[in-house]
Amino acid sequence: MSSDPTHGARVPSRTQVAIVGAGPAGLTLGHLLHLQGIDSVILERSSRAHVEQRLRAGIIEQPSVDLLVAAGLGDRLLREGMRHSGFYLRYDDVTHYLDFHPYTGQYATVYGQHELVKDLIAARIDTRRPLHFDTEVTAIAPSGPTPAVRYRTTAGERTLEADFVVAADGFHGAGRAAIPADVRGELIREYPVAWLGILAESTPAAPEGMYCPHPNGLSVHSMRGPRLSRQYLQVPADTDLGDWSDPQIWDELSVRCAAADAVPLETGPIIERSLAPLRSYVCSTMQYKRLFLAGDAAHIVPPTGAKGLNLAISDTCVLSHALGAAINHGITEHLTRYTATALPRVMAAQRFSALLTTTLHALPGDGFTEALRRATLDRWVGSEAARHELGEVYLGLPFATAPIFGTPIGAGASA
Ligand code: RFL
Ligand code: PHB
Repeated sequence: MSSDPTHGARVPSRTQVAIVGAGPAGLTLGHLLHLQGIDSVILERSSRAHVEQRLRAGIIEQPSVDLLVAAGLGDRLLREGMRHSGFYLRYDDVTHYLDFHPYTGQYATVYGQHELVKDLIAARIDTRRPLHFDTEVTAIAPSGPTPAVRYRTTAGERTLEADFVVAADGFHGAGRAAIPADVRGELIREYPVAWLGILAESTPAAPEGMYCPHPNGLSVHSMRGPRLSRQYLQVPADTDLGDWSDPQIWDELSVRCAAADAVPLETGPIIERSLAPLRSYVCSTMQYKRLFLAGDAAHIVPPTGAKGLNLAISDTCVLSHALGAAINHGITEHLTRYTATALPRVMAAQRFSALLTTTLHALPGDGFTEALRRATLDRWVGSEAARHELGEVYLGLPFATAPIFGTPIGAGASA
C-alpha cells in the first residue's frame, strides 16, 4: 500500500468539482461523483496515516449503510460491522433494552469511522482520481464562472480552478469562512460538558450500546469489537485529559453503570483517550455562489445519539445528486435548492441530539428540570409510541433524495 495515493503526481490545475477535506463527507462525495462520470480533486490537509487512524464515530444508520452498499463501498462494513437493533438504558439500578427494529425494520451498524475512511480511500485510489494529502487549502474564492481554491504543499502555494467547490473540511476547516458572516445564519448551542472517550481492551458492558444517566453524570458504553470497548464519561467542559488517571476513569465508569441486575464492568488496558466538547452548530446557508458546505463544515451535533457521521453522508447524497443534475444534464434547480433540501434532515437530527443530550446528562438546572428529564426517560421505557418516535431517528430518517448511479451517455467517464 503506497502512502502517497497520487504516486507523486501534481495537483491538476483544473477540475469539475474541487473537494476540500478527505473525511467521510469529502471521500463519499468524490465517489458518488465518480459514479456519475464527474471529475473531482480532493485536497486534504493531514497525512493519509493521520486520517486513517483518527478515532471517532462508530454508529452508522441504515440509510447510510444502504447508500454505501449501493455505491459499492460497503463490502467490509457488511462483513465486519455489528448490527444492532436499539440500545440499552440503565438508570436507578435497572437496565432496560429499547428495541427499535420492530418499528422501522432497520438496524444500526457499529463500524469505526476510521475503518470506513480506509475503505473510502482505497476506493478512491481504485478510481485513479486525484486525492492529495498534506495539502492545505488556505483560501476559497467562490465567485465568478471559475471559482478557485488556493492550497499549500511543501512545494509552495498554487491555485486549483473548478466549476464548483465543496468544503467538506470539518468544523475547523477553511470553507465556511468563505461565506460572509452575515449570510451564514449561524445557530449555536454550547453545553458546559465534554465527553472523555476511551478505547480499551475489555469486554463491552452490554451486547449493544448503553447509556447510563447517573447523578455523577452520563456514562456511555459502546464497542468496536467483542473484546474492544469504546466508552465515554461526561466531564466538565474545561477538563484536561491529564486530569484523569486510568484507574480513576475505570472507577467512575464502574460507578455510573452499576446496577443490581448487572455484572460489574470489566476493565482492561486503555489504548486511546479523547476529549470531545458538546455543542450544536448549524450554518443555515449551506451554499454560497459556487461553494457548497457538506458534513461538519456545515453543522455539528453533540456526540449523544451518534448523528454526525450520518449527516455527513446524507449531505453528500443530496449534493452529488444536485451536482450530477447540473453538470450532466444542465438542470441547476437542485443545486439552487441544496440548502432547502438538506437542512430539514439536519435539523431533525439536531432536535434528536439535543433531546438525548439534555435528557441523558446531568446538567445545571432546578428540581423541575430534573423531574422532566426523569419523566422523559420513563416515557421512553414505558411507551411504545415514544420508543417508535425515538427509534425512527436513531436508526435513520430517509435521505431527502435518492443518489444517482451511472454515467449518462456522452459524459466523460475517463477513469
Ligand atoms: P471530518 O471528518 O472532520 O473531515 C474533514 C477533513 O477536512 C480536513 N481539513 C482540510 N483539508 C484541507 N485544507 C483545509 N484547510 C482543511 N481543514 C480541514 C481535515 O483534516 C479532515 O480530514 O468531517 P466530515 O467529513 O464532515 O465528517 C464528519 C464526522 O467526522 C463527524 O461528524 C463524526 O465523527 C462525529 N461523531 C460521530 N458521528 C456519528 O455519526 N456517530 C458517532 O458515533 C460519532 N461519534 C463523533 C463521535 C465525533 C467525535 N469527535 C472527536 C468530535 C465521537 C467523537 C468523540
Ligand atoms: C460510539 O460508539 O462511539 C458512540 C456510541 C453512542 C453515541 C456516540 C458514540 O451516542
